Amino acid sequence: MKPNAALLIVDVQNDFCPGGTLAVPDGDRVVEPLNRAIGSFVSAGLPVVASRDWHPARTSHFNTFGGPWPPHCVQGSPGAGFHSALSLPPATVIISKGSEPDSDSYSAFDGRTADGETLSEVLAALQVGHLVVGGLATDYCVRSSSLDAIRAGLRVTLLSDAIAGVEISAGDSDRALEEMERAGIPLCTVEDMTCLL
Ligand code: VGL
Repeated sequence: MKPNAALLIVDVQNDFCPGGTLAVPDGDRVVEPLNRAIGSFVSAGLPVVASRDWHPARTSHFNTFGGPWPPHCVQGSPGAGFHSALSLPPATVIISKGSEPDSDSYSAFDGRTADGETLSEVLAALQVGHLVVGGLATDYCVRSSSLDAIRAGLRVTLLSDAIAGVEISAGDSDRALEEMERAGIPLCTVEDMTCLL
């Protein structure tokens, strides 16, 4: 069988890591397993996609303008940068989302490349049928992106050791994992993932 998988790394950005303005507890622990996953995908000649929150300074997503979250990942700011230890290959497809002043855009499927392509268009062009997903945060953008991938007809596998949640309420990540499992998304460790490629 021809492998048709791509790795989707969701929002591993400085503001979601310790020291950032919307830090996920221990968020940076996903970096090392994700680097191993990247190595496997690159060795197999398979695509790597990285999404990023890319907000304007004024957006209804921020609590300073009536929204739910402290300002984070403002376009071009250090907090919007990918974690410096994340080894994204040069050919990584970068999907920016949340760039409109009035939308939350938790899902990478709401985002676009610099050329204006949607994630669905990118994946269709690369003939990807299976997304392997890791990153931040389990209970928001990982959840939303993974469920949208299922709605788009893709097979999805979630990397259990390469995700971490915001946990605004205790148990949010577990609830998100249950919801994703019900949607047909299995969990797999990065180590076990290689048999899927
Ligand atoms: C995220 C909360 C607010 C995420 C983004 O990347 O999961 N969470 N904005």
